[in-house]
Amino acid sequence: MIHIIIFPERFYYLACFVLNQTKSFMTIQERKKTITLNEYIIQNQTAFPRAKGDFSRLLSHIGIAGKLVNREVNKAGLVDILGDAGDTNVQGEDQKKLDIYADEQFIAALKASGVCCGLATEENQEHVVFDDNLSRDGKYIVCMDPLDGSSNIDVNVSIGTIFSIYLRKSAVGQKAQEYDFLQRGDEQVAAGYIIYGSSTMLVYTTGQGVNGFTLDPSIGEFCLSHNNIKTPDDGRIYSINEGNYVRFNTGVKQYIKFCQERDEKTNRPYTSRYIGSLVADIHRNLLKGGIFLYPETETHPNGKLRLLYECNPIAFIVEQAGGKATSGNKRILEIEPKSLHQRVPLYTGSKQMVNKVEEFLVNEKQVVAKV
Ligand code: P6P
Repeated sequence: MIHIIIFPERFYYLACFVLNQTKSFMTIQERKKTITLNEYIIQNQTAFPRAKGDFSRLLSHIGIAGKLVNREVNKAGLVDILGDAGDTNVQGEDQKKLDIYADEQFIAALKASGVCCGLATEENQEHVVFDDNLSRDGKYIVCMDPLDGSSNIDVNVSIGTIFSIYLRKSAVGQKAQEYDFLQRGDEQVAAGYIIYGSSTMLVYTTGQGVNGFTLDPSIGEFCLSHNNIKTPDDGRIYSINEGNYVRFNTGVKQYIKFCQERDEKTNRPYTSRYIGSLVADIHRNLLKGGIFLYPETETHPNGKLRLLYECNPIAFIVEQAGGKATSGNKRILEIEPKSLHQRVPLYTGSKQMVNKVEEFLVNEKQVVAKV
């Protein structure tokens, strides 16, 4: 005999309530394991004795703009935000609609933070001054590439935002001055990047190590996913645009051949990986080990990458993760900036690999000096 028991309706809701409470309890338990970016910043705010929460506000606003850019990047192709904006930036490079959108979002977010008095970005010839009553007293300035790798946007390759944060040198209450932005990389108080890839991650350092936060779309928060990132001391990945081979100096050519030689003791030949999107190439090498090279060439005698908003932030992050970053003859973070859009050669990644390429570059100079 099958007895079918009809539960009164109220029992059904009671069961649903209990189930939901159990789920929410588990969610809370799971929640306890999840640390959001804002929670992490506040927990580590004590690292900034002078901070009255200003730095937390600044980084939090960068995260907000990153989420807005991420939203547009993720639907690019579905809405009219792909393609060229029909203009060129200060570098003479075609501006993409997403470049301009990203630049506008980060300018708006940093101004809204009320703690940043100015911004230097790839998209603007001069530095942007925030001259409203609140921002004029802001004690931070930011150097930023709002959307790097934009030539990859239309073909769905990972792109990124790169930022550098400094304390201003000019007096609070004044307008931000250009010399506020021409600070050496070793004066950065923080640096980071956002990679818009298979997932969207914000990776940053304040000089206390490197941490990565992955955007959880279900709650719209960056959540700690890569605690205390350390890059391997050595690696097997070399990243360089070998299409420029004929334009490289002899030292770089010899290093490329070194990477391609067969030598089992030193795990060679290495693997060549080059995406052509700085943040994507750096992020992969940071996690797996490897070296990224953008040397000077005939067409780019000082390299292609910009010191203030590409090389300095990347160098700070890589060094904090245990790696190395050089221009070939100087530590990136010790280069005295001369102009906002100054370019420098960049060799960065696993310490032993950067040491090896420096050997080839030094030999090159010694040979040239003898000529
Ligand atoms: P190339 C993108 O345009 C970028 O600025 C970096 O993201 C990237 O590492 C580099 O240029 C790629 O340059 O000359 O190899 O295409």
